[in-house]
Amino acid sequence: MQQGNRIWNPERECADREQMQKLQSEQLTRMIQRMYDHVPFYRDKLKEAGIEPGDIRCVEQLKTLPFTTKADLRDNYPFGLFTVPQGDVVRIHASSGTTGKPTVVGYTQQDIDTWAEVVARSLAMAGIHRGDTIQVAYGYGPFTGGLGLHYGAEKIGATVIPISSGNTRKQLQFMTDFEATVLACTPSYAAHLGESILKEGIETKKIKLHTGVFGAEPWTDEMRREIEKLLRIKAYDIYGLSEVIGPGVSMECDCQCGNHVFEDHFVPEVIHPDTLEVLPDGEIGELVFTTISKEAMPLLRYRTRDLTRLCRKKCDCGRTLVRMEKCLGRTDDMLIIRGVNVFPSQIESVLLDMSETTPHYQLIVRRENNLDTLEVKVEIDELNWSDSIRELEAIRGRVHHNIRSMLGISATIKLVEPNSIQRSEGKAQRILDYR
Ligand code: DLL
Repeated sequence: MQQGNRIWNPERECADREQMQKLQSEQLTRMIQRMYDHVPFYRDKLKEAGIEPGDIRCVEQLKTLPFTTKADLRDNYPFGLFTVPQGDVVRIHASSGTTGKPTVVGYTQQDIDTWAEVVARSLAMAGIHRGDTIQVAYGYGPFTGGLGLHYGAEKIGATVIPISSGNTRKQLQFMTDFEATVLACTPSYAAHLGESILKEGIETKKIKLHTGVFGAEPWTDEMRREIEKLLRIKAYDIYGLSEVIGPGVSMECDCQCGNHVFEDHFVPEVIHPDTLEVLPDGEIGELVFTTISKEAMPLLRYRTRDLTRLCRKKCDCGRTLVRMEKCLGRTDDMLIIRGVNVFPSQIESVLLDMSETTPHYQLIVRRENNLDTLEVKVEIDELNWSDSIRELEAIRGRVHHNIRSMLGISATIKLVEPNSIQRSEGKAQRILDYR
């Protein structure tokens, strides 16, 4: 692998469709057999669907197979879906989830190697290489962000600062003293770090960052521009979920027209969330993944609840891997306000298109007299915060108008002072639903 060559694994990332499908079919066949042999849950599901392992020979047959959901993972808590004996499991991660038991994921050594490989590909895609210093400000621990980025960064030979999330002062100190060139964290925390640099009056020449690798929560292109301006970097989107492996399921290349999915390991489909029919490329629906190379806990047609669409048109970067559009949001984050579907990302676009507001906001939903109400708490930036009621009222009116034009519903707009909305160090909590 030569420096400057941004395609880490050309054989896989630039394979032609026929080669890719052959590989996927072989892997899928093997995986179904393993699931059938070792996991009673999958054996029962496949039997119920009238499928014997030998029936599945090619990846096109995926659509005939049963789905797996988060509830299935909980029902088999903690290790019921593992296909290997405990002695072969070298690591366990878990995502906390808001209700009930955490979702548990196991890895064999081979799985850890695969994970490092896909994160290495991701970092190379963003032009990161040996010689770069990566400040990993995703949380280390059961969350997959910190360790996921860490192993991939080491694999490409970069220098890692494993600072984990939080402690903003220390983040800034390490960033300047150790001359970090790459920042990896959630986009909301990146925006907060950018603001903190300004607030602390740190000279721009002390900041050596040139690239950001941001993900773990939905973020809009407007948010990207805001972060790029604040930190004077190019910001890339990295996507993933613990159940599938962690970060590095898909990543944006230089063309920034969707994330390339590492489909030699994770086969994506997009389905209609109600009818469960597979949708053609280009149509928005729920993203589903089948992991075809994972050993410890492979997943069959796992419903992510993330909404996106797939595109197989040729990408100028030379990779042939299918692309998924930047996630619109999650089905479970979609608010239905008086019958209208609202995604936080739509409100974010409106707010960040206006120069007076910061990237920090909150949506508060209530039911009053059987009617849904939406309050949008909007933080005004230092420059535009004013003692003049007339000026603030004018901004409030514009936010109200722009949200109504975008969503077709009227929201109550509450302007709040600079720095008054709590900053998140990990995934931002933007919705408070009291219904
Ligand atoms: O968030 C893994 C990760 C860590 C991805 C660091 C990227 C960077 P979970 O905690 O299991 O895993 O949450 C997975 O987060 O289903 C999406 O809803 C959301 N998500 C992750 N990346 C993105 C992204 C990690 N780039 C859930 N854009 C997923 C939008 C994302 N949503």
